[in-house]
Amino acid sequence: MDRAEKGAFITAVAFMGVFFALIVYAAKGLNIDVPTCITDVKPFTQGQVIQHAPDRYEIHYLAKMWYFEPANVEVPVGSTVDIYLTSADVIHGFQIDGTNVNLMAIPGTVAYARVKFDKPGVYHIVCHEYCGIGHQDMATKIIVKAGEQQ
Ligand SMILES: [Cu+2]
Repeated sequence: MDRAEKGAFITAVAFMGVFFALIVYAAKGLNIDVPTCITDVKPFTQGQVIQHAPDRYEIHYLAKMWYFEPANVEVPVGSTVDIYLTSADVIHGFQIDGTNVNLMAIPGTVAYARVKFDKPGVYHIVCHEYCGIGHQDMATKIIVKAGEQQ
């Protein structure tokens, strides 16, 4: 290996090492989890919003051709929301704009993510996995309302 080649090789390996270390740090140190297998929640056939406390919510999202259930959920600012997602038919996507939540709705499985809404506003949710002729209209939103923090 000539010197320039060796230099490029070492630089590339160093970059990859830094990227990998930062990803591990984000996942383990900052708890920005990627979706893992959820075994304690059975697939459900109905969407619902469950409120555990003034700022604690659990939303069960059912993705269906071509809408999400429940639609247009409202929560107060500062809320922590546990999101469970499944599909009633085909594979759908689920991404909440302005957050790190980016899940797949796979029939027979439940995907999970936790999100804290620190800023009020309208958070659009889109299906980003092709799911048929109505795919482009498949969206809903979470409305985070200001001034109701408990
Ligand atoms: Cu879809």
